[in-house]
Amino acid sequence: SLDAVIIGAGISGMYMLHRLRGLGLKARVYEAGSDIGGTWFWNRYPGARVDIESQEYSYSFSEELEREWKWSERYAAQPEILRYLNHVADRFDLRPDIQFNTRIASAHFDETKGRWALATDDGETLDAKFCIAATGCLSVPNEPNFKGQETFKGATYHTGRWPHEGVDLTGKRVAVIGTGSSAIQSIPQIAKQAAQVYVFQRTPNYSVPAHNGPISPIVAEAWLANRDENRQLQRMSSAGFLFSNHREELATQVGDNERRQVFEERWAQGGFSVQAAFADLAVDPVANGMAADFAASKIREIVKDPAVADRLTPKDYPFGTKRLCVDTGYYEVFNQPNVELIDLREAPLDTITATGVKTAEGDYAVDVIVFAIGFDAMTGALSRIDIQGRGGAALTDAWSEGPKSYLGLMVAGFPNLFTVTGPGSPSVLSNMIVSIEQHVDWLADLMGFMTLNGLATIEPTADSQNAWVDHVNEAANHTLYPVANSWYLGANVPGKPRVFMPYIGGVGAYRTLCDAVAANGYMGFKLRPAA
Ligand code: NA7
Repeated sequence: SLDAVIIGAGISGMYMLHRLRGLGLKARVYEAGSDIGGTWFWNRYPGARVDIESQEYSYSFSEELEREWKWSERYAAQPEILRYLNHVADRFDLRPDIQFNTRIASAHFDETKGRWALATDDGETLDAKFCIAATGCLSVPNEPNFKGQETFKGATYHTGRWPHEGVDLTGKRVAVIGTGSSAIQSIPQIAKQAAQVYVFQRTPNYSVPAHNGPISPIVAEAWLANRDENRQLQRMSSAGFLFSNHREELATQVGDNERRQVFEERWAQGGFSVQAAFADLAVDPVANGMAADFAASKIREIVKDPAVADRLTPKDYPFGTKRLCVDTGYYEVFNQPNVELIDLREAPLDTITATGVKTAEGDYAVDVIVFAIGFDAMTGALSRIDIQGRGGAALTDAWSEGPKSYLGLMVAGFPNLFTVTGPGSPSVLSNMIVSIEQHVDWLADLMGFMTLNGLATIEPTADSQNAWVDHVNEAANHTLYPVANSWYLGANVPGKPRVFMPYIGGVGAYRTLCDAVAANGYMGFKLRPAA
């Protein structure tokens, strides 16, 4: 019989399997896809790449692994990341304990046995002491739900489920619906092939240039030369990466020239360094407005048609409070004659017809529609599994007003169920791999501790959970983030409760807290011995 079932063979599930094996526990991974990789298995749209520098977006648990793998680009593209993850799977011989093409349909806690009883979608049943949801934060794509979409005669694709064999868009007329990260990365690539691209924008996003290219040998060598120190700094940093070079100065306390110069330097450096330019951008509306003005000036500089530049400029939410995008030639693409921006705020999307997309003002004939409409973030994967805890209580009921957890790791009433990078943890506000390793290590240590000490179950107390939920909300409300209609709040899914889901207190502070909880005998949790 199994000690642990791990749901998902992405970056979390793979490392969890490796750690549990190291503890001598019998674990098995169930994965809906046909291979490992999670996010990087599914998101194969043109231009898909990581927004964090490659050397920082990699596992740190094995120094040998880190030293033998050489990244080719500053920001690795999806195929290279998937090759890396395959290398990890092979190097640590993970595949024998992963069952592919298998979706976990239900997980019920059996109170008499103190174990989880699970069923797969093809009817296999299994049981395990521990159930680990390594199901990802952005793994359930939003299904398109446009009037008339079933009548469309051309091909449709979702960026989050891009065909493995790729799509040849040469000479095609393409509609892209959505302007989030996936759209912003893919549109410049699509526009290289397509005859015509119509970009349907509901909300403009802020985007900063990646300045991608071959990885600098100086950066790669310096990273490895100080590897241990760099990894430690990453773990204790606010967002789990170092290249953004977070500054403590306040935007409101420097002169106009200096502020502009800092923003310019960071725009030239690229990526999230713009967001880390000053310490008050996420909390002070005045400081934030300065960053917003700078970004708007950059859009005007790049985009030749002032009317298009204006439509591309966000106006109704603070800079960086919807996930900042990192692009390669996004604003520039609107200077190409074959790219047209359609502002759905001016003329809402009306229907999809047999031949294209119709708004209140125009009819756009296309051969292909690309839905870049995002995900049911953070809770999507968990809410699609029939999860029942003590007394047959459903997780979806426990979370009907938004996700509640203690430390983003566990939910009261659901013993021995662990959520890796779950809502209530830094997760999507951080370098995911750093946060994943922290969660997996903490949980593996816990499972090892329980096994050594003959402990049967662990669960958070209702009090500790309530206090954590309050703290997560307080932390968010201290910032400007809750102002924006973002997927951080579930605002992109109709009917989803509006709750800021990730913990914004910072990766380092959060780690320190989790470590203190463990050091104090798993404070806030109830541990019970075997009957
Ligand atoms: P996002 O960031 O959620 O973007 C989805 C986009 O699709 C966004 O611009 C939405 O506009 C738009 N959208 C969604 N539904 C519709 C409808 N019905 N009509 C028109 N436009 C719509 O998803 P991504 O895949 O780009 O990125 C997700 C994350 O993956 C990213 O942040 C990284 O962390 C990696 P809205 O803003 O809701 O008005």
